[in-house]
Amino acid sequence: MFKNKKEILNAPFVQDMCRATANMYRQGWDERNGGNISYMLDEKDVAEYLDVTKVIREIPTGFDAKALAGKYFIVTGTGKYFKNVEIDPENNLGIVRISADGSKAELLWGYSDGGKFTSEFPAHMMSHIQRLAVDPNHRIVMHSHPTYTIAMNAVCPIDEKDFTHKLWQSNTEAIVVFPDGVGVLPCMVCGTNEIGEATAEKMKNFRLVVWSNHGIYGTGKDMDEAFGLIETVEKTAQIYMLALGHTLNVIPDETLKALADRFSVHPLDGVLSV
Ligand code: 2HA
Ligand code: ZN
Repeated sequence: MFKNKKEILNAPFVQDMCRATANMYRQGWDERNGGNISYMLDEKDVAEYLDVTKVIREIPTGFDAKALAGKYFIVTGTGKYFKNVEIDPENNLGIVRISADGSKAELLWGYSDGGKFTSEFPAHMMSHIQRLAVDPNHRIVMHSHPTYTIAMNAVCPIDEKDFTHKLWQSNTEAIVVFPDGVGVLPCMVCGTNEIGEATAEKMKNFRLVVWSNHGIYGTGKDMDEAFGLIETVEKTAQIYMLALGHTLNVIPDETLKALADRFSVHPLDGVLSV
């Protein structure tokens, strides 16, 4: 009955995950098993490749994910290395559906060595819930450990308006790409529901959230948006860190305001003095 399903390894969403993880690894952002990605899928797209009535096993979500009941996600596996995803997608990725009561993830494909989704699953799922409430086209949550972003975060106060301002002042692209700014959380224990809840709270207002001394979350309607946001923060943080201690010129607030006007974006309130 399901003989005519297409080959899952050719699915655009599997290929997107392979390409994104490989790119992130090559950027040097995702050492060892660092980083994780989750991508919300439409049932009709999954059903082209898989028999969605066939659940391989059930994995406890560890929190109340009822708001996502019936939703499908392709998610990187816990302990898996981004550099290995493209070599063996079926072991390093999994496709899950959230159960009706939100307590389980129903595995439909992947995690072939008996593994499970990323330890940051709560932060991912809670962030999906929050971003979907703001933007129905939202699909991707991407977490990474980009070097200069973490370094910049180590030399700046834990203050998202100040952090956002410093980024905007360092590179004219920054205010155009993320006029909504970057949320900043203090250092917290990762992999917990608490950090998930704190991240999701920030996701009400931000597509980007920094985890102090750890890394960053980027979100978006597709892989390019989430990746492009993180890439632009990281490039800008690199400029900030290379100039740190030698800086003579930063972009004045008048110019930042003019850039925002020129590109018809609304900058996060309370950052610019004009
Ligand atoms: O998956 O990045 O935050 C490893 C991590 C934990
Ligand atoms: Zn991490």
